[in-house]
Amino acid sequence: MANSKFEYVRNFESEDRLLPNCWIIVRIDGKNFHKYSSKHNFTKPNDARALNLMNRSAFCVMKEYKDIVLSYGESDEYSFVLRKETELHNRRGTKLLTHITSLFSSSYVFHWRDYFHDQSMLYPPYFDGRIVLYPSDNNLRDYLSWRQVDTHINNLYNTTFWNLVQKGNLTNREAQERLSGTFSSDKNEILFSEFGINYNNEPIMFRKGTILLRKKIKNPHRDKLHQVVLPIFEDMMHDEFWIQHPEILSNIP
Ligand code: DGT
Ligand code: MG
Ligand code: MG
Ligand code: MG
Ligand code: MG
Repeated sequence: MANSKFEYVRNFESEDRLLPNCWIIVRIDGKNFHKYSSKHNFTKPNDARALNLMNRSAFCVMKEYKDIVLSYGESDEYSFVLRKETELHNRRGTKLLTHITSLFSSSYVFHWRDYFHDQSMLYPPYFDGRIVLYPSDNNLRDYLSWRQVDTHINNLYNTTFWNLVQKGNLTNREAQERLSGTFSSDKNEILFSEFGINYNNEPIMFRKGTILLRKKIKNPHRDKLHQVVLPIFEDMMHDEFWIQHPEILSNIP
């Protein structure tokens, strides 16, 4: 088909090479998961099956894309951080975004049964995706802190809200009014004094979201180190995290 008279149509395609030397974030988010979670009877506010399925799908993406140095997931979203120097797909944005989004979606469907034993999938889920570029390491750290603070704020709110509704017998509206204008300390106090819950003892995956990192571990049968993707639950807003995991920023393979 070379040089047919139709070839010119290719000139309409636009270049989408992403800026060099920038961290590439691909963030995917479930489409209308408000409804999806409700139709599939996700437990409120957190369903460990659903979160573990998200983690599993992100794991599949990281297995395929070795240039993802870190992923962070909460609720129905996942952020994938590709190393600054990646030349994957020639840094073509549409390739990276569509591959990651579609691989994530198909993995979510593929592994559903492993997590939702008694709940069949009623209709296909899908995810939106976007790319954000960050030129500095600090921008990247602030991005991840932003997502993780979001997890904390939402989870504290949702945990308090659903306790007020499910155990405190308030209506949704009453619970919302009760929480309007409250600070974190107020919500911690409501949880503790009314429901005997110490928020800090809530499952760490719910409070902090899930970070997937590549780590080298020793294989007990052989001498060689081998790389695995591990879920960890730490605070990315603190310097300690970045000191503990220097390979993320320093581009150590
Ligand atoms: P979107 O993203 O604009 O298409 O709309 P949504 O509905 O996906 O909104 P979003 O992404 O801001 O919020 C995530 C929704 O997913 C939210 O309504 C709560 C629900 N969701 C996520 N994880 C869980 C879970 O573990 N349990 C329950 N019950 N709901 C969850
Ligand atoms: Mg949204
Ligand atoms: Mg969503
Ligand atoms: Mg979301
Ligand atoms: Mg092709």
